[in-house]
Amino acid sequence: MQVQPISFVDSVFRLARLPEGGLPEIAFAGRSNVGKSSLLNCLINRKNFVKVSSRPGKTQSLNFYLVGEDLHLVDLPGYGYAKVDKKLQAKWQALVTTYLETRVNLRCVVLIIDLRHALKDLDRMLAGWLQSQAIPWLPVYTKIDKLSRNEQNRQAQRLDTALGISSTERLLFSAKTREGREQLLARLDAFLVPQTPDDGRSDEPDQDEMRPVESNHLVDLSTAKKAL
Ligand SMILES: Nc1nc2c(ncn2[C@@H]2O[C@H](COP(=O)(O)OP(=O)(O)OP(=O)(O)O)[C@@H](O)[C@H]2O)c(=O)[nH]1
Ligand SMILES: [Mg+2]
Repeated sequence: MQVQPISFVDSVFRLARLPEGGLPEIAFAGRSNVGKSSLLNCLINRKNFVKVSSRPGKTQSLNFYLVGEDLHLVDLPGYGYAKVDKKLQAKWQALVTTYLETRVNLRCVVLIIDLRHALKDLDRMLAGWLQSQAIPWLPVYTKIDKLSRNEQNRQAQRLDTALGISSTERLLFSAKTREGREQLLARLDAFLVPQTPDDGRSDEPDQDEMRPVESNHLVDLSTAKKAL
């Protein structure tokens, strides 16, 4: 993956404002404060291009970055931060869910999980839901610099079991030491291999083309969708 040049495209609060053009997109999801923005900065070789939050739960928009000329990286709002106003939370959950459900050019969701902790319910829900929607996803266990090598292996195995995946399906990462960066770039490249129209997800979809929305929603959208 070509990580330069990089430019900020938009901070999106409403579905109607999603960037047009059908460029392939890779979205980065995870709990609040898990290190999504730090991982993105590490990937693009910039110190603070993507805002690293001083207050968790602050990011409430989908932030789009253009990498090279033909790829969007999307920093998603973090979930699971209790102190966020419930109405606001429902509004952006609806935004994120609908984006993930319907965006045809979404190639992969990188699900970032703190290696130090047990799998949380919301992580499990999101992972299960991505699988049920057949949305390609890549688990990345981050902040590995905070654990010894032995602890890393032990914790990673626990998370693998909780997610029901094998060790080859995920990556270990540290935004601090940059460990895992090359492997992550290589894995993401594999999601960007041009697809044939026969796949049902052509390389250049119509701008307005949306995936059909399944009834199996990640969150209860009944009230929140009005806000979109
Ligand atoms: N030691 C260490 N610290 C990290 C790593 N990744 C992120 N951090 C720290 O974790 C905190 C949160 O990082 P962010 O990148 O802002 O996390 P985020 O997931 O984008 O947070 P929200 O946008 O609030 O959801 C910051 O203090 C980072 O410096 C890592 O790999 N190692
Ligand atoms: Mg962030």
